[in-house]
Amino acid sequence: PQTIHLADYAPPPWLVERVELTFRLAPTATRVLSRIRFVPNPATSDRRFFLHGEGLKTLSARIDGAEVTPREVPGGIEADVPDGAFTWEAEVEVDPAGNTALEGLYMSNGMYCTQCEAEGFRKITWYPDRPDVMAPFRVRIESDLPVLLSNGNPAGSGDGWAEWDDPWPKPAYLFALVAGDLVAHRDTFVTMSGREVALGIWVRAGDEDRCAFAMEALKASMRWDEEVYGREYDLDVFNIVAVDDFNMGAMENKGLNIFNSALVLASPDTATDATFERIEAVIAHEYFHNWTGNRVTCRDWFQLCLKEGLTVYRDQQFTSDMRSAAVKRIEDASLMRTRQFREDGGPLAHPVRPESFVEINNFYTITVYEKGAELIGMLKRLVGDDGYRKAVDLYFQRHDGEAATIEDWLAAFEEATGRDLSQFKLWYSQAGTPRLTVSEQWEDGTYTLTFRQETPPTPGQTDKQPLVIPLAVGLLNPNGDEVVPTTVLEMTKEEQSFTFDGLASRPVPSILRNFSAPVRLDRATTDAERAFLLAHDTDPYNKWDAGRALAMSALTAAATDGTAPGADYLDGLGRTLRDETLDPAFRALVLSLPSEDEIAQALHAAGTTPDPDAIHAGRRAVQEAIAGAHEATLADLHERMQPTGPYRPDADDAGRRSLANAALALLTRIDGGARARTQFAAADNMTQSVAALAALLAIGAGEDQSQTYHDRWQGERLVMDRWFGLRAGLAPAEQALDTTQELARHPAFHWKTPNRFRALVGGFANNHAGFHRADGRGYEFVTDWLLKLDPLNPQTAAGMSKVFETWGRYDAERQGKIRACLRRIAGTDRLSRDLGEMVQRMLG
Ligand code: HT7
Ligand code: ZN
Repeated sequence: PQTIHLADYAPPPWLVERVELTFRLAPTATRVLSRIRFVPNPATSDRRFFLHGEGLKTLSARIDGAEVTPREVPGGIEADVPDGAFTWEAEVEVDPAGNTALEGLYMSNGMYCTQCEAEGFRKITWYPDRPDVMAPFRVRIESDLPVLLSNGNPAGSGDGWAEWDDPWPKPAYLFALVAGDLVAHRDTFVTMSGREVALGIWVRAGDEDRCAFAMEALKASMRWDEEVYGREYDLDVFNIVAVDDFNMGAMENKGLNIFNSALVLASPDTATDATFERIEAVIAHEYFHNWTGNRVTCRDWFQLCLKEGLTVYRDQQFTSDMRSAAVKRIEDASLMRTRQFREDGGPLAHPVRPESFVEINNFYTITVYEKGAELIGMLKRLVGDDGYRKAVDLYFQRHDGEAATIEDWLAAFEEATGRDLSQFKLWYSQAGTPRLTVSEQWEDGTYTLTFRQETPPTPGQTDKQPLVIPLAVGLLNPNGDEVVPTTVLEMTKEEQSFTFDGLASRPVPSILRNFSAPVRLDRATTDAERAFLLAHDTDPYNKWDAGRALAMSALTAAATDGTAPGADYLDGLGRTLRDETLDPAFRALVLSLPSEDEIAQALHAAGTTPDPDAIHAGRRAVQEAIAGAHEATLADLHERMQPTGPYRPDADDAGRRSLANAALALLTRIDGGARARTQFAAADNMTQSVAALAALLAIGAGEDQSQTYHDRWQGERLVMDRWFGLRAGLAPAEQALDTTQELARHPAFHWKTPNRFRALVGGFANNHAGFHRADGRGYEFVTDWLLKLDPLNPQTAAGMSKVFETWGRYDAERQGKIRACLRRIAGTDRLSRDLGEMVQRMLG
């Protein structure tokens, strides 16, 4: 397969002035008629006329009304065209019912829907399917189905047809069409300039009473974007459709967002607090794309972080404003430190703006999204809030209706703030997580912090340059008072010192406050100092991090030599749990332990080969020690933190439940499951049921509760996804494979549905000790399933293959077994480009 390089970018020879499409829908033979007005691109003298297309049956093609026979070339067709503007018309046939890859036009439960990002439009009709070709679209849909939707504003409808007009120029990846027997949950929104927008969330009949939360989230997002970024919605309607078969979370098609139903539908009895929060964030994320992604789009797919990093940053700001900023920051930083650092430190490491790819779908990664968002956060820290707002306004003003680049984005910041960002730009091109080593000096009232930065080599990038690193630092005196409040130090060199004068005593530093940069901090410290910071730090992120470091030191010790947790950790934790001035959600975060995967990552980083069984046993021992030491406190929290009154998924109630349930998980380790059984029996919402069931499954109990859950919810697809995930993910390590294999034979294991596949196979791979069983059968099981899914749905198979990215951490035998599986995949005939690229990168 061909590798595409950023350096080879060339502007499109032909631009599109207008697109008219007619769809005559039929399950196996949909006709798509296109009429496209092409004009020469004045920015280039190249006039080659090439259109992308994949799997299209061409029935006719015309240029300015004259029949033509285009030449087939790799990836599409070419034709001879006039020198000036012309009209291309084609009629093609596609097979939505046979489309299992869920890219292009496909069917899900009798409903037609599309997914065009990144390169799905070429499976619908011949087109220059690249994001720098933007055009207004008019769409006519012909079908007997009652609901016919597309982008833009409604432009007429009648018996068996509907037309839609989207005046805003857009790239083809934002095209969408939906046709089905759907019902709407409707509302309206009045924009800041007084225009009324009709809102609709379209779902299968029976699901309409599970849309209210998503609708509230949508209206809150629309208002927030006006208030915080001054961005108003720009069409008369905004529709969201929930689809069961979907490769990712959701898609920001202009005026017609399409969502995985798991991220729209929610009621207290079927969705957990975490799901409610996630729905709110994803609704916001897709809505925010209307400006960051749609009005201003990406010139090419290498610029993906331009829209995704910025939009993630915006959705993070939104959640911080809607809920607790401190808790949100800890959650985001924790995700970076676990999943993104894992990617950045492994064979799949790539820059936030990659420089080459084989299959772009493989680059919708945590690095592009979450690290991309961290870069925006750092920029804002460096230029200040006002500078940030001025720069973003300038970016919108300059590039509205255009396809932009990271250079354009940074130029807006440089011009709006006068700051040179040439060194900062390295963050976009340099992969890997910088390691920051800290040393300290104390002399005559002067305290000096010296930092040394080093970014380890990553695939294809051996030499790394020093980066600009904003370091938020505060200093505490030995009484725990803050003597230097948060100050942002700017590190630009490989090694740099910063001094603080006039201090009465040697301070304790609190470094990287609020996770001010995506780096690993390496500083010699003690558990006593960590306990001090857990007790006294005023920065919530570093306070949490101190507790996290204590927990990790207890867990790694337990996993390597069976040492029991020390007093610094247990006492510090006890004091934090009892501190009623602290937000329950924060206390829950301090109480929840790092996962087994995180412990393996920490051991590997410290030069120790992780033993999955020892990690599993050690983690359990630490849980038992905490529960034994704090039984009374935990029991009190479990009882007292249950919110009263009807279920509400807001931050306060969800925070209380998360603390109560974190306590329950630990108590279940020592009470034989009594409290969890009682909670399960009495639960009137999914959060409480799932927490109780998970606590029981984690101790190898809960068979009855699992059966009860299964019997009650077997007709509810989203609730059953969770059941598959819990059963595979929490089964005792030695039984995990058998349990998962049995679940794979369950009649409800609809493996072609991505949500169900991910729940079971992904759930099993999350069962760290079960997946990494020494005989390698866990690896074989996942490999078999990847190979089974790949011919049908390459994107989901390739995404799931990342469970092997950590192979380099483990012992030689496990490494050998994983590599053998990767080689087996690589050697399979007709492997997809998606999975093929992933395994090649993992094999190195
Ligand atoms: N921009 C979207 C990313 C996307 C996607 C979504 C659904 C199915 C396939 C997809 N390929 C790429 C979602 C987002 O980041 O907002
Ligand atoms: Zn996005």
